[in-house]
Amino acid sequence: PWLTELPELGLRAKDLALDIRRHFSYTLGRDKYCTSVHYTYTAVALTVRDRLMERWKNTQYAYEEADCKRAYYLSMEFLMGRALSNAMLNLGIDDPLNETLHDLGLDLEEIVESEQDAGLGNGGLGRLAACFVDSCATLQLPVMGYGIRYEYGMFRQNVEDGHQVEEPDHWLRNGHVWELERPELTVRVRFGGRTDDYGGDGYHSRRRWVDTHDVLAVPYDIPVPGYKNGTVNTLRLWKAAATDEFDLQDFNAGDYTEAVRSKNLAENITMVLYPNDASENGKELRLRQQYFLASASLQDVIRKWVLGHGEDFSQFADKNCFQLNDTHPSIAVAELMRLLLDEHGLSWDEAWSITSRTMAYTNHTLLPEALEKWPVRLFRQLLPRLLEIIFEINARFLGEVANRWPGDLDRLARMSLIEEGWEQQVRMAYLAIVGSFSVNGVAELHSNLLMQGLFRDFYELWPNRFNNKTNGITPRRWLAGCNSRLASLITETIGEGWLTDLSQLSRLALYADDSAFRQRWMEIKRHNKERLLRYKKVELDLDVDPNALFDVQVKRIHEYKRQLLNVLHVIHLYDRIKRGDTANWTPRCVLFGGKAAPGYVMAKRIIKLINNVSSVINRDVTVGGLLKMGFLPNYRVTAMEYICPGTDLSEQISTAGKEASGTGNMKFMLNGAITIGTLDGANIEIRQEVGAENFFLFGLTAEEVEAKRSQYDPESVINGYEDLRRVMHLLESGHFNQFEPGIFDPIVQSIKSPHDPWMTAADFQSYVEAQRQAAAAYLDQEQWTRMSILNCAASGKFSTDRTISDYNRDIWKLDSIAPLSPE
Ligand code: DL6
Repeated sequence: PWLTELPELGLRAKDLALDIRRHFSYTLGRDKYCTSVHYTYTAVALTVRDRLMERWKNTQYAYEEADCKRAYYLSMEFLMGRALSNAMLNLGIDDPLNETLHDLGLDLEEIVESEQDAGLGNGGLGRLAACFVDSCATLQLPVMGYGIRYEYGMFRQNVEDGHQVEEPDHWLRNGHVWELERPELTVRVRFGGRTDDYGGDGYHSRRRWVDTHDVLAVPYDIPVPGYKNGTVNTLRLWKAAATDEFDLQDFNAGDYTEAVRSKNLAENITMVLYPNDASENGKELRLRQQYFLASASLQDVIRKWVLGHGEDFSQFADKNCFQLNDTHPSIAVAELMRLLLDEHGLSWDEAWSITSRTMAYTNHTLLPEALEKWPVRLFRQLLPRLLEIIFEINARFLGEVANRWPGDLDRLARMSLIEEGWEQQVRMAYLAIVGSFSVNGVAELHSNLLMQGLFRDFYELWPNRFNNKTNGITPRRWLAGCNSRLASLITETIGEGWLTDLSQLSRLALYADDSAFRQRWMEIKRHNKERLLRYKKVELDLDVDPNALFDVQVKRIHEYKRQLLNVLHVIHLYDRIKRGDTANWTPRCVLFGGKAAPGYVMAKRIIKLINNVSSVINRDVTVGGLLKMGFLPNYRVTAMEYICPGTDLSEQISTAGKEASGTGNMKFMLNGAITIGTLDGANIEIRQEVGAENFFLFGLTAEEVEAKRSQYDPESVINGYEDLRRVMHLLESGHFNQFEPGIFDPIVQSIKSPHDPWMTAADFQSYVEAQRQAAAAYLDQEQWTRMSILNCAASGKFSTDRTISDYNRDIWKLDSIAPLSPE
């Protein structure tokens, strides 16, 4: 009773004010002399967090009481961004809290701004996971996220003399108020050692994994509030800690430093996020991280299962589903087998039946370098028992293939989980496919390319296993949170239903022809452009007219995303200005942002090029207000919250067939930007939704790209198109690197190479043409605003509420469950 009779915490301004003061004075022990905003932020955050606690428990009680099926989203990345304003919005207390802070003489914006991003991800894949957990909570689905609590998140990017310089992101330095440590739920994860036989029934020997070096996995829980529905789900992040016995031997022998070294080795596992969004194959620590996540999460779920059902696993697959976010956690397939076989005594057939009905795999890339393979040698050394299980899965699987296609040895070699070569490798994507009942891509085109290309053999074997789930974004953060003025206008116009049913935005289309509405829409866009300029005023140091066309490309820097094509176009505009070809000119501000993987030399060179071209253009007084260009350093979730509301033209210009989906494209569209893009990833569906007339299309299709590859001749493309020839000449002549001779030569060579996989030159002319159309369209502001409204109105499909409903309908099949005492 002493627990159940707690008074409910009030949501009115005066209740909030009292708690903020109480936390500031008592929890944090600060006084009137404390001027650091960090403490006011913490007091406000604790006040909001308090209001999540009962809801959190009531949600979990409801799931337990219903004994419902649950899904677990296993992901090496959760790019959550800031939590405070999101929690305020989802709890529905932003108005009273605003009032409270005003009364207390505190500045909400300053407080919100003082929060560090939780940057536990690289880009699209990690942010998708964050949007997914938001939508699961909003749809009241019993879904839990499992990830890693990296001590250092995504690096901070500085720009020095045009070069990217990385700085570690020690985001936990000042504590993280949103997490709850749960040491009582710690589990043990094994590494190394060896396997041997023991016992058995005379026919089958049992295997065991011995002499292991164990690491503890300590869970930290983060609340994930649904939108105004009382539900609070959990994101559980694992931190590595040394076991108590780790150092005893060394310690007792007096070797203190060796004892500390092995402790550090254990804790290193969760020290840092790998800052590479494409490939990190072969790194031992990365494999350790992956296994650590998979093993800790599966043990956690099985521990709960055994509490409720004892050792009866007959219903396990009907009540649990693991969604693997890319191949990163796919070792879970073998780990679940190990746990069921070795720890719970099931037979192979029982264990396999459970595993293969419980796992589901999402692929997020077609790039060959991003498809994970791990050397068998490394597996043997680090995870010997897992390797045995993988060999056994493979043997049985290849038996099935041989049955279906007798004598087809090529096919057996192609489909084997083990790639032969000078060094054997485990193909993690194949392990994921073989062990899962569902395999999906993240946009229509991407899923089709998986089925017809990369995974064709598997599709032929199991056509029903494959499906598409087009990505989305959460409208709470990506419209209501980041663009409150537009959100208010929309709510005033069509009501607030769009916040949980984004398809309702289609009703805005009726207002595209209403000039008073357009006027308000335009004013908000202008306000957001000014806000964007203010946000990056210091770094940009640009004198930009907010009436200019804001043309923005922000995303990871990668050759396939073709920031380079965009730079070539800017150089072309500069060239036109210098030639005096400026009749009917549309003033333009071209902004770039994005991080390059620290070891990706070409991507870093592209950043340098962007900065050098920017400084030539911005310093040239003859260019003046006609063209500006800038690089926004340290692009991250919070930066996008300022950038997408203030953008007119969204650059989605990857080589067709390379971008699995994209989600930045959806954020821009939702905030009324118009896309210039190729027929790649979700761009295709964006264009279908909004209509060809409201999208600036250019470039080769995925099929054309492949057809052209064998006879691609960029030199003749360049020579055959005067505008491109001039651009290349400016680049080659050193116009943008006068005091740094030769630094851009590799870029020039890559464009001119017949083996350029990204075919930058091939798409240049049609890109310039589409850019001309965009510039001309922008001159007619009424017409442009109409297109902007129609883009927003057509973005309903791209809510993660829709994506998650699709996952749930086709894969997870969970019931929606309200908390025990709903609001
Ligand atoms: O599905 C989320 C996101 C897609 O929108 C991007 O198109 C895709 O590039 C990204 N994939 C990755 C995979 N990286 N690895 N491995 O980040 O996923």
